[in-house]
Amino acid sequence: MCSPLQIKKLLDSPIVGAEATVRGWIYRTRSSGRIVFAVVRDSTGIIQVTIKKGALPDDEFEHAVGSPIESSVIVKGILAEDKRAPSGYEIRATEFKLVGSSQPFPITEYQSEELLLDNRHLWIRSREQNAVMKIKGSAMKAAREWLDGQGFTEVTPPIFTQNACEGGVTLFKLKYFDREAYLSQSAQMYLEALIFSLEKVYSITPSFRAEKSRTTRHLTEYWHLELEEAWTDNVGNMKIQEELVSAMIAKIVEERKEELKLVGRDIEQLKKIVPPFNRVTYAQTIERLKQKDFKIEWGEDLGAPEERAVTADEALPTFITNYPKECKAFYMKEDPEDPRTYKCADLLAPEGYGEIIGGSERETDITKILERLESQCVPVDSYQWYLDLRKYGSVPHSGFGLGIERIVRWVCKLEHIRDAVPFPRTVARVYP
Ligand code: NSS
Repeated sequence: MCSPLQIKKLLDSPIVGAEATVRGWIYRTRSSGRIVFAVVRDSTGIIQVTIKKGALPDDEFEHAVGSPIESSVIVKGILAEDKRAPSGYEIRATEFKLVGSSQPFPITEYQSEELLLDNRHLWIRSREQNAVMKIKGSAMKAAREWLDGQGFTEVTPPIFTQNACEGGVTLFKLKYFDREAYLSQSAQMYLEALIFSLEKVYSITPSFRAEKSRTTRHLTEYWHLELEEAWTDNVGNMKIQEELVSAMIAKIVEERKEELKLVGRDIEQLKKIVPPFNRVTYAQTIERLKQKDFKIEWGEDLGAPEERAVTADEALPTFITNYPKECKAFYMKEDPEDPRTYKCADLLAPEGYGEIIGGSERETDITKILERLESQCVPVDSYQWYLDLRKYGSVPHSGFGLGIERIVRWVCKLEHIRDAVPFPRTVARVYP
């Protein structure tokens, strides 16, 4: 057989009448006596294959008749035009090699969400999942390329830690030999230490949150892009965020048009995602929500319904700045212009998809940090190394954390965040 070609490559520059070999898995099949119509998929696309008795050895024809969906195959044949075929072309087989036959596939067209989750190791073969994973891959690549171009260094913070960065409630505790340790909620404190050497750093790591609530936007394990920059205030921090998110979206649009179409996302909406994004304060947001009949008072955190209401009709992402201190973590910088609030911002995706980034300028006043830790009854011992950062040449600095699955959920218009990750971990699920 001539060497196999990826289906997308074959269809991008089709040569009718030429010999072609593809390899992949049977996606659909039906036979009528002397002829088998199969659709073969590989990682790049699908193509129709017509296998006619007499056009290839009899035993190969029998294999084609008996090959259930998801059998792996190598097919050689002649490329022909066929208006009815899904891609407009088909391969008329002259050779058919069954590589690995499939047992009856447990996933058929209409399936419950539970069955799909139980069979996640098989469901990730679906075209939707394939598209989402490619979009996510492009998003992560774009982020790395853009950040490297801006002079950031990618660093590798630890996952085992003894610090709660985002509060004790969502910590995963574990036995670390004879001590207690946690799975990291955030690399932030380690990135803060690293700026004194590298100034501009970022990391892409899993983060862990023992979120007990079953929501459509919380995973217990998610991919976290975190960034920290010396000599930057919260205004500069927001600028980096909007440029980074725009660069990620632009790359997805450039590389993944077909996949976006497959998941039902209108590319024109994504092309509008360019800086500057919307900016409103928390106080303004509370007023707007009250006008929309929400029962919410200054000081209360925004939940999913509130975030949805704020952004449902927006085309651009929205920064909400200056949250009250009681809503946010101990490390944020008090805003001297409104000391009830922090110099912080959450970035909300448009169309009601909710928070995708949390960021802030960092508190440099060690006494304020100590007061906050003590008032929250946090044992200060394990934070001594973090407090050292304020003692040895402290500088103004800012940073943020971007939830990669949150971005993918928005871009791919996914109902549930679990479909933005191949093997989702939620309160209900750690298998498969
Ligand atoms: O809790 S955050 O808002 N902020 C931090 O962890 C900071 N310490 C990050 C930093 O400044 N380096 O989380 C940041 C983002 C948030 O905006 C979401 O996009 C995402 O992380 N996030 C999650 N994604 C999926 N599932 C869960 N449970 C989740 N929690 C946060």
